[in-house]
Amino acid sequence: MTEKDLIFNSNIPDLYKKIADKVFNNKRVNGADALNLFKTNNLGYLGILANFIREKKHGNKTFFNKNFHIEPTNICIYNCKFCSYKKKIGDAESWEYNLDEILEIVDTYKNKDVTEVHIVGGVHPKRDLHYYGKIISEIKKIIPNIHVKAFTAVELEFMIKKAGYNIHDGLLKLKEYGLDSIPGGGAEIFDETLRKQICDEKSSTNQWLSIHETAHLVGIPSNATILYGHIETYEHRIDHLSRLRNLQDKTNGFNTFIPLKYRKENNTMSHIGEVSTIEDLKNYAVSRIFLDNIPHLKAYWPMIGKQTTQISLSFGVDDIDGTIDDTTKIYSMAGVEDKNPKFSTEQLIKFIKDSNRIPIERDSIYNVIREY
Ligand code: V47
Ligand code: SF4
Repeated sequence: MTEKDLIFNSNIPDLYKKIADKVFNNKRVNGADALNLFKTNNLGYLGILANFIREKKHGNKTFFNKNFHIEPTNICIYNCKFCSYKKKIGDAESWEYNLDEILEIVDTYKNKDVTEVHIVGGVHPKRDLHYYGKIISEIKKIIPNIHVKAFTAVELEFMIKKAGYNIHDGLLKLKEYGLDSIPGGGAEIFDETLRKQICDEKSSTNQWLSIHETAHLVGIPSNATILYGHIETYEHRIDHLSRLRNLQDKTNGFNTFIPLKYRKENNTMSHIGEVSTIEDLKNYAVSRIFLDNIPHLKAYWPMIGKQTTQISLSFGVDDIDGTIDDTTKIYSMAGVEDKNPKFSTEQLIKFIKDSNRIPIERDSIYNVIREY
């Protein structure tokens, strides 16, 4: 019996068989379908559909890379309610590395087998495009072939405007400095009413989308995220996915979609609590089914945890980010159990093989470096 038979011979309601029919015949699901998918608690059904797409796109391959993070500062002019990380200038727990301190960190990776540095931090009031551009170009003097994936659209908007550029020219300037791609952060939730409630001050939905669209136009690929599991409804999640799917139809510049689960410690929304692992798996599955035009779906293991990451590989996920090497604080401050996120390459390979998948080391734009 095939997986398709499992669905069509079962007694699930016809409407779910119709959605399955679309998926198996490569037809796009619509918003109403996505809502029904979110509403079912039949994880077996969701897993079959999401895994069908995952395996159609990538077979058993599971991608990872060898990376480290630099978080130049946690000082931020904004006050997102879910953020456990931001501090103001002068706060005891604030930090801001200068260029030399950043280069010292980079120097420790000079002879290590890493292919990507992921740079992300708070929106510092005094730092502009040229400050960060110099960091990028100096990093490349130390490790010439490293891929620099840096700065959320929110950081970019501020640093580009501070330097007096428009977004288009600012992105081109950063590309000249050596920026290779843009991570997916800052998207949060696109619905404007909700965005006002949880992160009123930062770049608007249209600004986020327009920065990514412009990046794609000038040849800078990017990722996209959603922050889920707080005050949003399923309809809000679908609205978010639709706006991404529409933009991707236009530009084809997104590589990966990364759902980020709201974590509740040390921020002003803690009373909301966190959603269950069942919701996490549903969210991965529906994202995989709905976003038919974004090639990869990533479970970011420092945030979602190693066990859920492993299960997510059967719910549409094909990418688990990288080795990270204990270089990010964003999620440990928000209450994730693993306070020192680190995987050796061997552990990561075993972790993927234990899930009956094939570990593929990739570069930052998904060229295969090595199959294990
Ligand atoms: O935009 C902040 C999120 C994002 C919390 O592109 C929180 O490969 C949960 O975007 N609970 C930044 N999430 C991180 C990010 C990212 C991470 C990994 C890989 C990539 C990629 C991008 O972190 C922010 C915000 O959405 N965040 N606080 C919190 N309490
Ligand atoms: Fe600043 Fe980012 Fe935290 Fe918002 S989520 S307060 S923009 S560091």
